[in-house]
Amino acid sequence: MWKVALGTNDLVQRPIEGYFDGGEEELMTNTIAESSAKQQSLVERLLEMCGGSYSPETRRKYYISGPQWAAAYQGQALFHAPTRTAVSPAEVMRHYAEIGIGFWTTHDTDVIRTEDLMTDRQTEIVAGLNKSLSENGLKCSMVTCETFFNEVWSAGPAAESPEVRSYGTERLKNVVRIGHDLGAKFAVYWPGTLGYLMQGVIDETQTLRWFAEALNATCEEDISYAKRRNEPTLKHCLEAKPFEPQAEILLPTTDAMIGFISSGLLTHPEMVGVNPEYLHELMWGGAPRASLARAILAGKLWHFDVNDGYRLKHDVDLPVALVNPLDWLNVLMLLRAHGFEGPFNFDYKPPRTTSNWGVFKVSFPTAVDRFIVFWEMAGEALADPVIHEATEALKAGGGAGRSNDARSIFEANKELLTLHELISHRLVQILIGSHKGRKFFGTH
Ligand code: 3MF
Ligand code: MG
Ligand code: MG
Repeated sequence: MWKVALGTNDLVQRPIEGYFDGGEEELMTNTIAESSAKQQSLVERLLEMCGGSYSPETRRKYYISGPQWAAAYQGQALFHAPTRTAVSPAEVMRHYAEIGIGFWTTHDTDVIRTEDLMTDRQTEIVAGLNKSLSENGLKCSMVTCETFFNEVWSAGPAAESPEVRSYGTERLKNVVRIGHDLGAKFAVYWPGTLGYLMQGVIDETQTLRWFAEALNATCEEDISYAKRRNEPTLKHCLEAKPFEPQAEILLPTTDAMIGFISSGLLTHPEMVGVNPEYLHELMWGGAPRASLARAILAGKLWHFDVNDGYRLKHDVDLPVALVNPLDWLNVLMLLRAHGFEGPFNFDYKPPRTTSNWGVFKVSFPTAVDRFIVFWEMAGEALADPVIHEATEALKAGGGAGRSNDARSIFEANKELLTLHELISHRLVQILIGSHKGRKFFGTH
């Protein structure tokens, strides 16, 4: 056990005397409270030194949503004990409102216990959530169904057992009703356990047909519930992840999801789009930007999970642009260029080394502000005269005219192609601010 004593500028760790004798609990509690307060003021001071922040009003102008599960994540994982305490929906909403995150998203079971779903208790809870949303001036933009955590999904949401499948379908239909009741516009489905650990145990084609049947029933439910309430139907978005929690996933990528939507198995393909998650596309080794581009071309990019992490590693869900800032700049350039304006759902996990206090003091505000900076920077890059002129010149070509002579076409274009590297250099300049005079060499 270590006591943390704070100097003005430094952290010094010393063992607490008497720890091994037991006792002195009160002394320890006081000491810990005192040093926690000092640590928080150190964090606040250093955060201030990072250069301030956007106002909540500015932050609210962006279609950014904060998931209940992201803020309430306690830091637990396969090999990790929780490092934070639980945070209630009302508390999450209060913090989001203070920070300036205008939209809130949730799984059914983030806010309603599994045994209370589809009961009168659910109705009461949903009413309470609506009250908290309006008290905090927030809107619920998206609801999602938990089909991965509960033991009932051990063989997947489209398991062989008809009871599991019919329960799964009821859960999806229920989420649609909750969505309408909370005023959401989107429903997202990450099927989680739709796959297998051991080969040959399931028939993949059959499982996919069953999954499609559940989605078809969900769309039908949406059509009739929306009609009764005189509201538009929700936008239903499929989210892929290449691995976790199963070893082999039946729809591992956004492309696979788009293929599934147009496979002929869905009765309402026009109601179903995708919710790519940045890291999920990176995890399989793909370029998130290219995945997004394909979804845009398919007309299916409706919702986007924002986070960061590493290629070919597990789902670390780090805060946006902490690992791949240049790629994030490029992703947002693509989205801006094609008119996508959200929702940007901050599906990340505040690191487990961040405290409960730090989640709302540091993690969410810095993630949102970084996103805004990158969004603005993307706009700057799109309007940049160097990039613009270089791109136009490349598109105009070298002037060889129509010819079947490969050599002369290459020769006519070869100097122009140096612009690829120049554009790349310019993007990094924009990223690090050197286009505005930040210099690393010499004393200009
Ligand atoms: C898992 C995820 C999920 C989905 C969520 C929405 C916990 O890696 O990304 O978040 O985004 O279930 O459907
Ligand atoms: Mg993830
Ligand atoms: Mg996600």
